[in-house]
Amino acid sequence: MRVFWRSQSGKMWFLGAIFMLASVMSVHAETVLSIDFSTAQGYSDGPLLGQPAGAADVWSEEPGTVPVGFDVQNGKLHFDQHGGANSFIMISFPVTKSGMITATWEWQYLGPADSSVDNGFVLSDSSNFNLDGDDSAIDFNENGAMVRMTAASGMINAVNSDGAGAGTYADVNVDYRDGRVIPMKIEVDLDNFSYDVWADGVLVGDDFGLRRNPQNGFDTLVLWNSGSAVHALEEGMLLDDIVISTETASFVPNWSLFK
Ligand SMILES: [Ca+2]
Ligand SMILES: [Ca+2]
Ligand SMILES: [Ca+2]
Repeated sequence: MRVFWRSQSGKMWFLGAIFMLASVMSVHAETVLSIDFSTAQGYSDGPLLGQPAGAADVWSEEPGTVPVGFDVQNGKLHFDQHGGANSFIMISFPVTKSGMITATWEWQYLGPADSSVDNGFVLSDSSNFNLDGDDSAIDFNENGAMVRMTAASGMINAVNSDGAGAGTYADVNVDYRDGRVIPMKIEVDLDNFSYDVWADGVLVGDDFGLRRNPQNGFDTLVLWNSGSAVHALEEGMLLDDIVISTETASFVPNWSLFK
């Protein structure tokens, strides 16, 4: 390789080759959503609903509801364990019908070590939200890959279900109550309707079944905030650095990552 560095043109050729190689390697993965709740992406402190400012696609409400307890704070999304009813908020990404879809994010629990929250991160097929003919109001059993900080045990757990709506969760033995930042990842296999779950880089859920298999494909990130388990005013959770990518050749022209 030393020969490439003997002249400026050789150096440029070498860098060009590296760039080409990187391009070829990334052909089968496309990032379809990247959200860090920063001002650079159009986010500002306050309710998440309708953000980011000026975007074509924004965080939206479950039809007929007003999301409660989802607020941007200092470049992160803060969930307030408010003590009210379940609340959903969602954002779209280009529909992915086959292959793998990967989501990564960071979670951090806020509150006393002897308490807990009930907040979820979910990938779903929005066409399932109208399975029960309720004008697409979101029912828990109409969602797909569901991971949560659960109130019952203070652990992270995840749906490992039958694809037909049963609410079967598996405890993945990750205790979040020390308040550390937990890097999370799920990989959904849309050809086999299963998914894997990682926490802190460790595979904690392998080949879990979806709660509701997609009819069309996955196209929506849903977050939920269940206020039912409120114990203390300061309890809540922080979410940041969401990245969703697909491995099928579903390049979408003009799709903005920050929509
Ligand atoms: Ca951030
Ligand atoms: Ca519904
Ligand atoms: Ca697996």
